[in-house]
Amino acid sequence: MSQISNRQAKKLSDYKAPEFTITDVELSFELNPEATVLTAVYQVASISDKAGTLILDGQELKLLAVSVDGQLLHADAYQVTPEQLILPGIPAKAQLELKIELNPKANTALEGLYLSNGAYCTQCEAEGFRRISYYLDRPDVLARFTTHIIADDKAYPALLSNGNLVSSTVLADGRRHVTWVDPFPKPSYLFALVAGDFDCLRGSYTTSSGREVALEFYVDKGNKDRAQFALESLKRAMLWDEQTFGLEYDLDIYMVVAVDFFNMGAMENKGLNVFNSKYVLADQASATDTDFFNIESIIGHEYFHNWTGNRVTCRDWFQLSLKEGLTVFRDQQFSADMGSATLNRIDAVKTIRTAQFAEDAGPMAHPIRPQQVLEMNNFYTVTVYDKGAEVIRMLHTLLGQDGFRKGMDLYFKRYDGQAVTCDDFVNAMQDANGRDLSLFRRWYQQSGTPELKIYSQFDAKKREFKLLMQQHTPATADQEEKQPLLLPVRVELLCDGISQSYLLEMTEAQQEFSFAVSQKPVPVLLADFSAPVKLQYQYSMDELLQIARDAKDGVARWDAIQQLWQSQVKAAIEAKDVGTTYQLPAALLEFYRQLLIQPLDDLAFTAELLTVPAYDMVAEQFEEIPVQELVWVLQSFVQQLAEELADQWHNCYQSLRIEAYQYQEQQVAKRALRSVCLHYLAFIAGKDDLLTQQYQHSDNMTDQLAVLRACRSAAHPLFASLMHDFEQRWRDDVLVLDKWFNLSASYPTSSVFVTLEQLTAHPQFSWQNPNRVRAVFGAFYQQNPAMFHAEDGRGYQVLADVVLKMDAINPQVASRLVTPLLSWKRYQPVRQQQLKAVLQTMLSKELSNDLYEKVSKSLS
Ligand code: 0A1
Ligand code: ZN
Repeated sequence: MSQISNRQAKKLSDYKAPEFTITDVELSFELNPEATVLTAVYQVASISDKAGTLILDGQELKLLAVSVDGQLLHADAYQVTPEQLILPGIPAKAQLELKIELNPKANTALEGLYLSNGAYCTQCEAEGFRRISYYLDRPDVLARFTTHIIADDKAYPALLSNGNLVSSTVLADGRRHVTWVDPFPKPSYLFALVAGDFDCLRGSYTTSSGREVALEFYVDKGNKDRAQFALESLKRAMLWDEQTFGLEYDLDIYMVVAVDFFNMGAMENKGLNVFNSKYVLADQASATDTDFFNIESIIGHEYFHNWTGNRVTCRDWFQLSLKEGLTVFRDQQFSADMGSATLNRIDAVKTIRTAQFAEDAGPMAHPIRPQQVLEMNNFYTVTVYDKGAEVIRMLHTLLGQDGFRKGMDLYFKRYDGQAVTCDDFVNAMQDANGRDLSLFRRWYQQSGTPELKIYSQFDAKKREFKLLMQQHTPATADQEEKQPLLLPVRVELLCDGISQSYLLEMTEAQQEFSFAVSQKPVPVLLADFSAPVKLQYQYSMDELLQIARDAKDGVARWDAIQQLWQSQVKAAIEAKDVGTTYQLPAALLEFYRQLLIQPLDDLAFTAELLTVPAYDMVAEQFEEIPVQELVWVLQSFVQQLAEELADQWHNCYQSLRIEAYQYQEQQVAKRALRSVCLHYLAFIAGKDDLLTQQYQHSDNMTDQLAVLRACRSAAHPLFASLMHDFEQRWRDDVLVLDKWFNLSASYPTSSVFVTLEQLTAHPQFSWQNPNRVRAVFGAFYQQNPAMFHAEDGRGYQVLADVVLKMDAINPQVASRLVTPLLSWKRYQPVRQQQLKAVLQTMLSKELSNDLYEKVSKSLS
C-alpha cells in the first residue's frame, strides 16, 4: 500500500499556475516484468524565464540517476520524498534526464505501468503518471511525447503508444525497438503504453475531409471475432461526431486495446484507448443486448473525448466535469440517435434518481465541480459524470440545438490545444448566443438535489390555469447554504387529448406561471426530466394514468407509471399491510392488462412500463429507508401482478415470435418484452417447462440470462441446476463467468453467505482482478438488498472485510466498494449501529487516502 505522508486535501481556491512547464518529453522503456528501466528526457522551461526549484510529482519510484543538461547530479544536489523529487537551481531552460526502475508485476493498484494477464499496460488518469516517472503530473502542463519501447520481439509483438509509429527495428539481441511520436501536446494523464501478444482486428475510416485512418483493435488471442461490433461502433461514432459537431479525427491511427485487469470502464489515451475487455468483446452467444449497447456507448464516449478532453483538456482536476459531463452528454446523444431517444433518456433518469440522488444525500455530496479533494480518484462520480451531463443538457435545452452547436464551435475555436475551466466552457456558450448565463453557473458550485414543489389552480371563469412553483435545495454534508437555481421546466398541458408544450425558466425560489386554456388541463410536469430535481405534485391516479396514455413525451409517460408505483409502495407500507393482502388498485391492473393484450408499437417502451421499479429507485424516495418492508412490498407486488395477469403474461410471451438473433432495434425490443413477461411467469407455479425451454433452446445470451435472472428473482427451484449447467458451459470464459458470479451473489436467501465464500474460492476468481471482485461483491450490495441488509448485520460485515482486504491490493476498487456502507444515516437505528461499528473499525486501521477520505467523512 502506498505510504501516506500527509492527508492534506487540495482546494480549488488554491489553484496556482505552474512555475515551470515541460514542452517535450522523450521516454525510453526497456520492458521487464520486475525491473523495467525508464529513461525520461524532458525539455523544461520556467514560465517566468528565471532559474528556480523544480518540484516533480512521483510515487513508489526507484530513482537510479538524475542529470541536468548532460551533467549527472550527485545525490545531495536534489531531494527525494515519498511524493516528490525536488531539484533546486534549475536554469530557465534545461534538459532534465531521469533514470527510473519500475516493477510492473508488483503493481496491483493498476495505476501507472502494470501487467494484465502478462501484457504491459498503463493507466495514468488522474495521477498515475507519477507512478511511471517523476513529472509535473497535472493537466495544465502539455508536452509533445516521443516514446521508445524496447522489448522481446517474440513475447511482445505489439509495442504501442500514443501518436504515430515512426520506426520499428530489431536489435542485435533479438529485442525490438519501436518509436512513437504524438504531435499533439498533451497532459501526462493521456499517456499510454501497451506491450503484448494480441490478435489484432483491423479496419479503416475515411474522414469527411478524405483522410484515411487505420483502426486497430488489440484483443486476447482467439477473440478477434468478438471485436467486430466494437469496430463498427467506432466507425459510427466517428461519422456521428463529424455530422453532429463537425469534429474530425486528427491522427493517422486509432487503437483500442482490451485488457481484463482494469479499474474502470475505459480510458481515452490519445490515439491508444485502453478498454476493460467487457466493453469491447461481444458476440451473440456470450453477450447480452445490454452488453452490445454498452459497448457502442463506451466506444463512443472514449472517441468523443478526443475533442472534449484531449484537444481541449482540463486546467485542474476540479474541472473534471468539463470533459466528463460534456462527453457523457455527447455519448448519450449518440446512443439516442443510434436507437430510441426515449429509452436512453429513461436510463439516464434512472441513474440520476438512484445513484446520483443518493450521493447528494450522503457524506460524499459534492458539486459537479468539487471544491475540495483528498484523493482525486474518489471524484470519478455519478455527480461529476451524470449530473454533469444533466447540466450540459440543460444548456442544450435553454439554448436549443443550434445555439448549443454555436457554443461548441466557439469553444473549440477559442480553446483548442489548451487546458481550461468549466467557466471557459460556459463563457463560450454565453458569448456565442449573446445570453447572460451567470445564474446558470450556480449549477457548478452548488451540490444537492433541488426539490421542486408545484401547485396548480384553475379558474374556470377566467379560463386560466396557473402553476405555482417553489424550489428549495436542502443542505448537504458539504454545504449548508443553498441558492435558487435556473431550472428549465418542460411542461405539457393535456386538454381533451390535445397536448400543448411549454418551456418554463424558473429563476427564483418561488414563481407563478399562467396559461390561457379552454378547460382544466392535466399538467405534465418536468417532461423529458428537463432538470435534475425531485418533483412534488399531487396527482390523482386517474391523472397519472391519463399522462401515461396521452402525454407526447415518452419519459413523462414512463414517469407517470413510476409515480404510481411509488405511491402504491408508500400506501402499502403505511397501511402496514405488508405482503399479499395489499390489493393493487383495479385501474392499475387494468392498465397493465390492456398493455399486455395490445402492446404499444414500441415493445421496449412497453416493457419499461410493465416493470415495477427496482428497490434502489423506490428506496431513494425515503429519508429513512425501510429496507425489509420495501423488499417485501416490491416482491409482493410482482407476485400479485404475476398471478392476477397470469394468462396475459403467458399469451404476450407466446405471441412474441423468436427469430435468429441479431442485435437490431426491433429484435432487442421484442426480447426485452419477452424477458419482462418471463420474469413474471417465473413467479407462477407450473412454468418450469417454459423456463427450461427458453434456457436450452435460445441462440443467444440475452434470452438465456433472462431465464437465470427470472429464476434468481423468484428464488425458483430450477435456479440451482440451471446455474450449474451455465458454469460448466462457460467455466473457461471469464467475461461470461462474471455473469454467473453476479447471479450467484444476488440470490436473495441467506444461503448466499456460504455462496460468497465458495465464489471467492472458485478457480476463476481473483482478488487482483477488479472485474471479478465487482461481479461478486458489487452484485451482492447492488442487487441483493434483502441479504446485504440482513437483520443480523452479516451483510455489512462481509462487505467491510472485503473492503479492507482490497484496500491493501487496490485502493480504488476498495473505495468504490465501500460506498453502500457510508450512508448509515439513512437507515433505522439498529442498522445505523451495525454500519457505524464496521466503519469505526475500518477507520482504526491504516487506510489508503482513497478509503480514508470516504470513511472519515461518513463518520464526521
Ligand atoms: N476518463 C475515463 C475514465 C477513467 C478515469 C480514471 C481511470 O483510472 C483511475 C480510468 C478511467 C473515462 O471517462 O472514460
Ligand atoms: Zn470520460
